[in-house]
Amino acid sequence: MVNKPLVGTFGSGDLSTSSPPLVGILMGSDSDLSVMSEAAKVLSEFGIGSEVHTLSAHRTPEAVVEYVKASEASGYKVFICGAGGAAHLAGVVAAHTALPVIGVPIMNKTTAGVDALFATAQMPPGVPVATVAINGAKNAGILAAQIIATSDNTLQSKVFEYKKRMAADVLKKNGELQDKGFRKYLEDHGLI
Ligand code: AIR
Repeated sequence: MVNKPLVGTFGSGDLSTSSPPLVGILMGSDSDLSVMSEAAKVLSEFGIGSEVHTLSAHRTPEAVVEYVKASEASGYKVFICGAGGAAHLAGVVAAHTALPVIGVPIMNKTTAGVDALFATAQMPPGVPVATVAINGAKNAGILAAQIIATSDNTLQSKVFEYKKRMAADVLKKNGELQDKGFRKYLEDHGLI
């Protein structure tokens, strides 16, 4: 039995978009939620609905498989899976689906997330997991949007616009840095 979405279906609840969920966001524990919610937030900026669940490859192995099968059948396009420590969630999901799987290694106090990075990235040939940086949930959301955009021109334009806004922001900051010099820039931005 799959648990109900932990924080609601992003897209119809917490965040504003009316589209049905296309991305399943899974995490091994609710302790991963503050990191993993970044994926749902950025997907919502692109108008892509997602659903967020806590399901563990080790604590609830049957429910993971049940969820993957059910969401595949309901038209999902991508899975994003985050876990810490012995992070096998993304790999187990990838073993049960032909949809693309993006893995987010979650940082922990003992090993700073390096264990999760290796566990998520070092998949055997034949079962890929596209692994982002430790705690890189925002990039996982953007990558999921880019995957979906390969068959959606409107969405592809939104991704281009996002990148243009990002570039404009960096150039604006650089202009301010050149005008003020680094000492005043640091002061004005409360960085020292
Ligand atoms: N985890 C849960 N089941 C399998 C794994 N690898 C991970 C969670 C979390 C960490 O164990 O993804 O990052 C600690 O979980 P908790 O619930 O003790 O906070």
